[in-house]
Amino acid sequence: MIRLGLIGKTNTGKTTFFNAATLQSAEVSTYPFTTKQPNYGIAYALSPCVDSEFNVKCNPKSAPCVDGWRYLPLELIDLPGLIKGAWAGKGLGNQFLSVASQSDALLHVVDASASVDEEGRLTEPGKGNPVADVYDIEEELVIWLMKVLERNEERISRALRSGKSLPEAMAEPLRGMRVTEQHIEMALRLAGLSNKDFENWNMNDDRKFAQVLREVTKPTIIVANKIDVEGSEKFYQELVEKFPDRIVVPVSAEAELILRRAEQKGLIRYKPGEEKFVITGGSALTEQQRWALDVINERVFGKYMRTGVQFAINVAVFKLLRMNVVYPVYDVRTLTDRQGNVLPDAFLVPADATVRDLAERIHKDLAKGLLYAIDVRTGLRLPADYRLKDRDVIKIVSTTAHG
Ligand SMILES: Nc1nc2c(ncn2[C@@H]2O[C@H](COP(=O)(O)OP(=O)(O)OP(=O)(O)O)[C@@H](O)[C@H]2O)c(=O)[nH]1
Ligand SMILES: [Mg+2]
Repeated sequence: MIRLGLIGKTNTGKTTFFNAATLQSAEVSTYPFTTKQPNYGIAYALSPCVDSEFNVKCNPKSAPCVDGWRYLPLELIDLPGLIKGAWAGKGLGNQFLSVASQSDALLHVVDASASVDEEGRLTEPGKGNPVADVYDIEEELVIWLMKVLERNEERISRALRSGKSLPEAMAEPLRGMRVTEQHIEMALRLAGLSNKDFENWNMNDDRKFAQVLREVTKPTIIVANKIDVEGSEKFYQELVEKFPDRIVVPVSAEAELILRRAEQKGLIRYKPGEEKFVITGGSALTEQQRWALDVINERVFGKYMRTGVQFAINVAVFKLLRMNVVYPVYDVRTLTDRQGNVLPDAFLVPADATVRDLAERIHKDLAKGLLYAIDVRTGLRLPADYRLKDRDVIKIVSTTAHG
């Protein structure tokens, strides 16, 4: 399962985002460093189900379908807050950077209302500096990564002496961080270090490499949170301008949390990611609840169309990680599994995943006898190394059938 990590300075709203996306109740507070241990939960990326295209009604075993949208599960990790100087032991986020490093992508939560000061305390909106926070926090990650490489320098040199290539030698100590040889090759190329002897790397090379490796292995979107606060628009615009090559998503985690909780209580009708909500609770709503919903309508939906929580997750999965959704079936006519469930599964797979990768994921035995796949839309045979496309519906044909 893919994993997204929530990182950011303390008090920016990571846990609020996590609670909104997973409907858990992890502790949120106005004090710095509230989260002391990572929180783990399941969130979902949403993709339109293919059932209407095929004129069938799906009956999912995995990835539930609600009003035509498949909910594809992924793991979301909420991490303790960071602060400038974390790499040197300031705050308590540093020890958890190894947990962040096990993610496939990161959501960097910043306080776009600029109400977090240098020490991480909540202050008057506008007093903080979200742009500086992005630099500072991502710098912490780079320094941390440099330290990891430094600690493993001897091990890498030894592996090189035993005849391994640099990507091979480096991949070993970094495997736990979901870093592959391909990642390292790409980072070496982008840092201009492909042809430089590792023994001759200087401090600048170490730094450049750590920086690029972070970008390659931990693609990161910027979550500009607290956009419901008056004055945050200016800082959101500043973030967009100062980081032209990054995806910046405006978010109100608090609004999403309020809406999801109100929906659970039957007070409103609302689905994550939707651009509206409808009050259904009538007189059950207190004055205060009505007021809060009015504020959300005006400041969040009125300006940004959505709360951004679901949007940020979708962007991370489909734009940043470029994942595809594929639907394996057993019967190409009925689109069912052997038990007759229509479009039983929908899986998130990486952009370069092949028929063989999908077979492996479903069952080792299926992969062992893999012959080819059938593309249900066209009836064409697809070779084992065919790269799956988004919303492909396919039947895997294997001598060791499984299903
Ligand atoms: N107005 C507004 N406040 C928010 C929003 N998200 C979080 N907050 C508030 O910001 C404060 C900090 O929220 P947390 O979710 O605990 O922040 P955190 O990033 O997890 O903090 P640490 O665990 O200390 O790193 C709380 O008072 C939240 O209610 C938002 O979207 N809008
Ligand atoms: Mg927290």
